[in-house]
Amino acid sequence: MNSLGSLPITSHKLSHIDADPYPWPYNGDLRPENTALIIIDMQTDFCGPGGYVDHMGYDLSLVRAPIEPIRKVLSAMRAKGYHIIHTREGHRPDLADLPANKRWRSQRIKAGIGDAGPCGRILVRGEPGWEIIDALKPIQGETIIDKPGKGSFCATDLELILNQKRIDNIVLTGITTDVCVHTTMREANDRGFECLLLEDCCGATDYGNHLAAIKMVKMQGGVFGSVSNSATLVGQLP
Ligand code: C5J
Repeated sequence: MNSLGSLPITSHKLSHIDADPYPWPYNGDLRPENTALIIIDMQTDFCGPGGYVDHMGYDLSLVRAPIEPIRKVLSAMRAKGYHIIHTREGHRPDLADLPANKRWRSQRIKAGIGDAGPCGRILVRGEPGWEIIDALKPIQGETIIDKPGKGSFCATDLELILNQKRIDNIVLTGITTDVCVHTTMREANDRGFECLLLEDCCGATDYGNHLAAIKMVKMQGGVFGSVSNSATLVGQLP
């Protein structure tokens, strides 16, 4: 309450990013202190020649398309002091954290996780293919989350770190839209985080799946959050 009546006192002005189906964040509380950019799995294994996705025979141009838009968002958010978080999917060298069914499925399509490939052992921590690509390398002070699965909250300390840093809002980017990005967005949304997906900052191994994943976010009034793009975010970021 303030001394003049019953209006709540707000110490900062409200800001929104134009997004679909609603201007984001819902409450207009968008500040570097309470907002993180999460860049998911921009590793050679998912978008580089000789990596896991290449091994499976998918069109790399679909998963490389978001590199430049992410680079612009990363640079704008770094410059304004937003929290930056990178994730990497990968397994321990002894594969103790690799579920047997995940391994079996990958072997079945001749891209066995843990097997030797042109970029080292596929999806194994410490191998060249597991590294984040040079264009989006983390810098000192940025958080890196190593995850064994698709979701960034499963078997990681991401939730603890977000809570310690008092983060409410998450901007999601990375690959692949329909798998690791979507799983992470769903996990974050269920935990009460306010999520924005940047559609040109994501890519999938199948373009139809990319479009469907974007569409799913927007249903039911924004069932998992809202959707915008890199140029809008960079142009409107407070
Ligand atoms: C997949 C990912 N697709 N980063 N991982 O296995 O989406």
